[in-house]
Amino acid sequence: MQHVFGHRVSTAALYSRCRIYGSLARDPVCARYECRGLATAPAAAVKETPNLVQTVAHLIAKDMSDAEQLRHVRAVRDRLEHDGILKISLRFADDTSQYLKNLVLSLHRHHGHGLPITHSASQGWFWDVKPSRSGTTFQTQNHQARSETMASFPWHTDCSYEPCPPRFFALHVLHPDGYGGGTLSVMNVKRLGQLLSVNARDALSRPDYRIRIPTEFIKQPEQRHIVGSILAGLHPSQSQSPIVRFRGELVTPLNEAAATALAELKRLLRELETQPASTLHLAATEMPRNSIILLDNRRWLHARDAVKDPARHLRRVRWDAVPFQAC
Ligand SMILES: O=C(O)CCC(=O)C(=O)O
Ligand SMILES: [Fe+2]
Repeated sequence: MQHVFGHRVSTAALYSRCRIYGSLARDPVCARYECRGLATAPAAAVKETPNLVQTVAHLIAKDMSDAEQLRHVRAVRDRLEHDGILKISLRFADDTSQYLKNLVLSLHRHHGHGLPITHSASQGWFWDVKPSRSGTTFQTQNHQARSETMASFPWHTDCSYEPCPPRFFALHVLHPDGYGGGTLSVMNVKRLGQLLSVNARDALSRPDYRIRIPTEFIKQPEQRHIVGSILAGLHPSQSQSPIVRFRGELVTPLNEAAATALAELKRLLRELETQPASTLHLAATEMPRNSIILLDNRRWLHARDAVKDPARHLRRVRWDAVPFQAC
C-alpha cells in the first residue's frame, strides 16, 4: 500500500516526515522508520491519508545555533501544536543537553511556552533517566524514582499527580539501550477518546478519582494525593484529541461509575497498544544517541519496557505546566 507523507525543509534544518511501521506486538525489531531526507513537495500538495499508521515528523539540528534560529524553533512549535510529537536528530554531540535547554528557552521567548518545572533544587531543569547503582544517591531525597530503575513503565502521563502537569516533555538520548531493552512506546489518545463509550467519557471527566503522589515527589507531607478527573475536555488544536492524565497504579476510582469507566479505559489501552494507527514503538535503533523525542504530555501517553543495559541514559525536561483542564 502506498502512503503519502509530507516533507518540509527549513534553512536551519532538514525536515522530513517519518513513517513508523508499528509492530503487532511490542517487538522493537518490527518497528522501523522510513525517513526521507529532503523536502520534495510543498506542504499544500501533501495529501492526507487515512490514519493507518501514526507518523512522526523529523527535524535535523545541524549545530547548536539551531536552538535559537527562529525558523527552526517555529518548526518545533508548529509540530508540537499540530501533532504533539516530534523527533529531532542532533548532528553533534551534546552531553550537557545545551541544545535542548536553549530550544526550550526559545519556545518560551518566542512562543509563550512556560519554562521548565524544576525537579529538585539540585537537579534544576533536567532529570537523568538512568538506572542508579546501589549505594549511589538518588535525584530526590532518599527515594528512588521509577525512572532510576531498570523496570518497565506502563502507560502514563508524566506528573499525572500534579494539579498542573506539564504540557510538554522531551527525552534526549545520551546512551541508548545496547541490549534491545528500554523501548519507548507512545500512544496518541485521539482514538482512545473516540472509542470510549459516552458513559465512560462522562465518568472519566468527573473529579471522581484519587491520584496518589509517588513518595519521592511528595512536596508537602500532609498532601499525599490529589482528587481530580482523568479526562479534561478536548485539546484546543484541530486534533479533537481529549486531554488525558493517567498513571494506572496511582489512580483509585471513588465510585462505581468511575471504576467501570477506568476498567474500560484500561481495556482500550490494551487494545490500542497493538494498533499502529495509535501506538508507536521507538526501539533504540529509532532513537539512537543524540536524538530527542518531544511529546505533548496531554495528547500522548507513553510507556517503556524493561531496561537491559545498565548504561542506558536519557535526559528529560518537562515544561509549560498548566492546570489540568481544557483551554
Ligand atoms: O525511560 C524512558 O524511556 C521513559 C521514561 C519515562 O517515561 C519517565 O521518566 O517518565
Ligand atoms: Fe514518563
